[in-house]
Amino acid sequence: MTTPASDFRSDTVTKPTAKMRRAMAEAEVGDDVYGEDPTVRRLEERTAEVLGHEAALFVPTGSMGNQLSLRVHARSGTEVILEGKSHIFHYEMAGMAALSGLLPRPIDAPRGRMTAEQVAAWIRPEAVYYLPRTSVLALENTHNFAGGAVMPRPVIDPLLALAKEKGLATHLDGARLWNAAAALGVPEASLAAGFDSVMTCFSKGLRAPVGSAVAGSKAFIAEARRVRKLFGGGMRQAGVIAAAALVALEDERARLPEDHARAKKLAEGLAGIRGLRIDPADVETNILMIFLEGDWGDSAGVVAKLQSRGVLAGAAGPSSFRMVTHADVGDPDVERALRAFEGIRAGR
Ligand code: TLP
Repeated sequence: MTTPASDFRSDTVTKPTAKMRRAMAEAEVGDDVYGEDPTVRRLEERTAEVLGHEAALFVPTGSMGNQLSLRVHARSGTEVILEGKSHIFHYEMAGMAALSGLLPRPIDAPRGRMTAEQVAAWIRPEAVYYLPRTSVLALENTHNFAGGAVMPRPVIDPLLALAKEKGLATHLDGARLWNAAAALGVPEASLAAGFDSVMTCFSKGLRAPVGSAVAGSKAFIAEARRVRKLFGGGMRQAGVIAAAALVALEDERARLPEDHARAKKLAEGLAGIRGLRIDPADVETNILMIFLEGDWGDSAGVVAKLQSRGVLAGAAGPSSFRMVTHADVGDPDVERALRAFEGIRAGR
């Protein structure tokens, strides 16, 4: 038997636990488009409670949760301010333009942390009638392509205060809000507070096979339910997957610090290898962005060499790549990854 690969491409690759599979098999279900699935309803109520919002809606993917939130908040022809490396801007296929007629205004910020000053400079003045109106401010916590960077309240608060003053709706892409809360040692609700909508995923570090949610006011969720149907996301006996998400929500959050510790250990090992640039101090959660210097060649080549040694990573740019820790990679996988890099470096 060949050894399975050590898969650091993403925490999305995690497989459901035995308890999740049992819960799926036994889930009580109904037609959720009629609002009759008790398991979905339980997941939505529990998610709203954990995030400290009035209501929540189960959606198939994080991308749909982000896109339908923007659709609810903004009129076609208006502008959405978001960070330049954010998932919504880079990895959702121009969804806001294609689906909702919205114009993104990306702002680059170190570690993905925009400041109120940066954002203020891009809020369009109402008096100049031929400019697009700014409608939404969207943040991401943790910030995926800033290497899992956490956004604590002192970074969030001035941004939300500005948005409120200027009448902008606020959306949080909290795909990995669980990791942010674990890293800061605070309840998720404390990081979700003050946003008009919050999207979060059960299918990443929490190991559910499928599923995300959006949370917000009852009025927001009522509209979001309509847009979910419009976008083709009205699901029927979705309790089968919601059951696994419920297990994820209750059982898996407490385990995340292990992933963070392993990411730190991997970063410390990689930082000692010549030509790999990564500062372990920047690794706050479960994501590592690694930059190649000197004679390593391009990231696609390095990713291919790693693969031939049984280690999977993902290219993030021509000379950078991403590694993500999760429940399905343990200490032996971290050791194997470090040995693979050392072997490539030494030309073995
Ligand atoms: N991220 C995936 C890829 O799409 C890059 C990953 O492997 O990390 N927001 C954030 C911050 C995300 O990282 C992701 C997925 C999403 C939204 C979208 O979630 P899905 O994949 O469920 O649509």
